Amino acid sequence: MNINRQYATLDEFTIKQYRSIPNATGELSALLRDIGLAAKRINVEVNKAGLVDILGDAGSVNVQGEEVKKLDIFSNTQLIGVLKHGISCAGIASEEMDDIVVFNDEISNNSKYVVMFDPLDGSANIDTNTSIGTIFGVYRRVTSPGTPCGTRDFLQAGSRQVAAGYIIYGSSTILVYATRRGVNGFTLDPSIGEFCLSHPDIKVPEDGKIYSVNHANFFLLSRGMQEYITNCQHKNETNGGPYTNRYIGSMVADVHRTLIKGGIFIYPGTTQKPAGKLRLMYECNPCAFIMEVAGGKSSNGSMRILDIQPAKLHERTPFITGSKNMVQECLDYCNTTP
Ligand code: AHM
Ligand code: MG
Repeated sequence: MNINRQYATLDEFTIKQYRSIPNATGELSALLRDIGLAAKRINVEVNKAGLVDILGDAGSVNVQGEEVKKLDIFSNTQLIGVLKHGISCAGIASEEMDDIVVFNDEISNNSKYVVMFDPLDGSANIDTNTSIGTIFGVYRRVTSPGTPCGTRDFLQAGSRQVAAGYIIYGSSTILVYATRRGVNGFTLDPSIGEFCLSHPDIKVPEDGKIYSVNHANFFLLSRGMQEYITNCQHKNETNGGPYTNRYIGSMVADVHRTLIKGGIFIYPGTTQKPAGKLRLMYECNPCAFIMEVAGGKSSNGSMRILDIQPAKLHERTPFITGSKNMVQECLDYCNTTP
């Protein structure tokens, strides 16, 4: 990674952006800085995970019925801490918690935004030193300023996100975030402890050659999806191929590769779990927003992810995202052979 110090830091970049918007208050810039701060703290712990007693299970089961890893709890606490003490966030919802957290103090009640996050996506990979990440979506609250936020502020369609992003704790640590103005990536320069603009104005290629899906589920998929995956295996030089299969099992890392190189990431519904595994609000909406702003496409197989009106906080959805033409081809297969 060629980190060039002439590039802006995350703070400089977001402040410049908000100064160019009439009547902007800087609350979103402050919020992104707060998330960046939590990410740096999480990064430190992820990096030393093998050295201290922080690896492994915390011994409890989260609201999704999955084992909670200790770093999940740490990450959740850090994010809540920075957002509660910041000036921009009225409350949060987390994949790790049953209910929303309403901050309910004077500054928070007057804040514009609520944030939904998966504090540590791919945490099943922690013990094997594979990339993991934090995913977040930011919504303008719909309840009146001056009052505590409420469930209504969180049950909004993903198209209403003001910003969305993720941080990957990988071979380098990168923060990618999107607003309607574009998608930008910032790599953490450990020598100065700052996220520096390294991937300006990211656009996802319209076509790609990498498909990403858990093949172990193949026989549990719809006929259309099986046919699409088989078609991926049969691509050759004459029809846009050959394709490669890559599946890390850490969505944030699989989506990041898809965003940068082009491709398709799929977590479909199965006969056992028709809604799939991934959570609409904490995982799919932020990634779908980023992908669309970058020129890609996202769907649940029958509709645009960002148009889904959530009925409950921890809703799951099948998820197809990536290069526009690849996603469209996948949808064509699914719609022709249900
Ligand atoms: P998590 O939020 O508990 O980490 O679970 C979500 C993860 C995604 O990162 C990844 O795409 C998926 O689970 C992998 O699931 P599977 O092992 O079923 O392929
Ligand atoms: Mg997750």
